[in-house]
Amino acid sequence: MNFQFTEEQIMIKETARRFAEEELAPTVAERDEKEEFPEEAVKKLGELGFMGMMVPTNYGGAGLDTISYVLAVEEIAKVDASTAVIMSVNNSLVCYELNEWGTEEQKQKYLVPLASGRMLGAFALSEPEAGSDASNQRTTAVLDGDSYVLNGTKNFTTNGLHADVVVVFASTDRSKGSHGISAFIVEKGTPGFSVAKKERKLGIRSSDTVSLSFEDCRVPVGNRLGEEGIGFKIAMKTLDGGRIGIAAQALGIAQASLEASVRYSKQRKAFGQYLSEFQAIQFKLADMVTNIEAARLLTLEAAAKKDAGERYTEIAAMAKLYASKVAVECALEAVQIYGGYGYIKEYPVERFLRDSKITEIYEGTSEIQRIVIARGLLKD
Ligand code: COS
Repeated sequence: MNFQFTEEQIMIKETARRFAEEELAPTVAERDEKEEFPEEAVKKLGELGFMGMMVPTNYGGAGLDTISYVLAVEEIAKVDASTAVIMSVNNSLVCYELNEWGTEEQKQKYLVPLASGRMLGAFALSEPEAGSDASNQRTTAVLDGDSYVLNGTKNFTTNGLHADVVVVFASTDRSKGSHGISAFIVEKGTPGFSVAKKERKLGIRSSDTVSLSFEDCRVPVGNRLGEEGIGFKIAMKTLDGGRIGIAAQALGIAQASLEASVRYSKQRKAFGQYLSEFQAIQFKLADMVTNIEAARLLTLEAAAKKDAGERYTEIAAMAKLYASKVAVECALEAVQIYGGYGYIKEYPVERFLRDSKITEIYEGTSEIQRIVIARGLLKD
């Protein structure tokens, strides 16, 4: 596979890097501490075309490929993993879905503002009893005249507090299991729809994660996304792409951990020499950079397959499984290299460690990725 980036891809990466350095770096630690949503930065990301990167330009997007998206998410995550997930959810989980399954009317009304950053989106699949077991949906949607009546609870919804629209999955026929699930576009302010609780988290603290409540919430039939009963397939296909975004986020955290470690080991002396002169430290750095390069290749391969229109379910799962593991390992090593300074808030590596862990959990845990990979390997 040839990863000679085009001039456009290099420019996208550079734009994202500069944006992250100038707009995110100065406030990232404070926002993490205060659990503050990066409202201004998200607006600016929209103006740059980074909130709907792969959406065609006639629907308000940037019309770019998945490789460009991976490069941009990595650069943003290198500085601010919270902003990276806000961006990733809007791109991978919301815009993708509307572009693939939306009607022309839905695209004009929702995709155009979402892709251009004038609206923010969220994706509500998980429930208190349907996390990894995503087809066990308890939220119901009952057809009544020209609307569906939604009842139930969603949890762990990224962007849920700030989102203007949420794609909500609900069971329209529980007897049909995964074939009885449908997807709905629900606007903020719809009566019966509310944010029940904002979670306090270990990491990615300046992105919001909430539970959502639906109580006799009427959603027009025109807001059903795709046919009735195909909601689970929509969710699974969408998560395939989402996992590439999370792999890129994990890469950014791993790369930041490596760069901080290299910098620090060249500045800090112990026993009369720089840390970088100890083989014990060199070996850590060598393992970090090797694993990051491998994770990057897997992630780019997944992106390239998606761009080529090939099947990418398993390769996306591999990329997320591996990149998230590398992110956690690199962040742990960075803390170790910093020693006591790695454990305090004055340096960024404790944040990298806190931010890294979620990449092994959301959009499918590492265990779920292994299930997806093994099923692909063993199928006839
Ligand atoms: N693309 C398209 N269709 C898919 C698919 C994919 N990636 N994965 C599954 N499907 C289809 C299957 O082909 C099957 O269709 P048929 O019944 O017509 O053959 C249907 O969906 C049900 O699939 P399956 O039987 O594999 O469902 P399971 O209940 O066994 O669940 C896993 C499979 C575990 C892979 C799924 O529940 C999952 O990914 N869980 C994790 C969810 C997740 O990532 N949550 C995080 C949300 S964001 S915080």
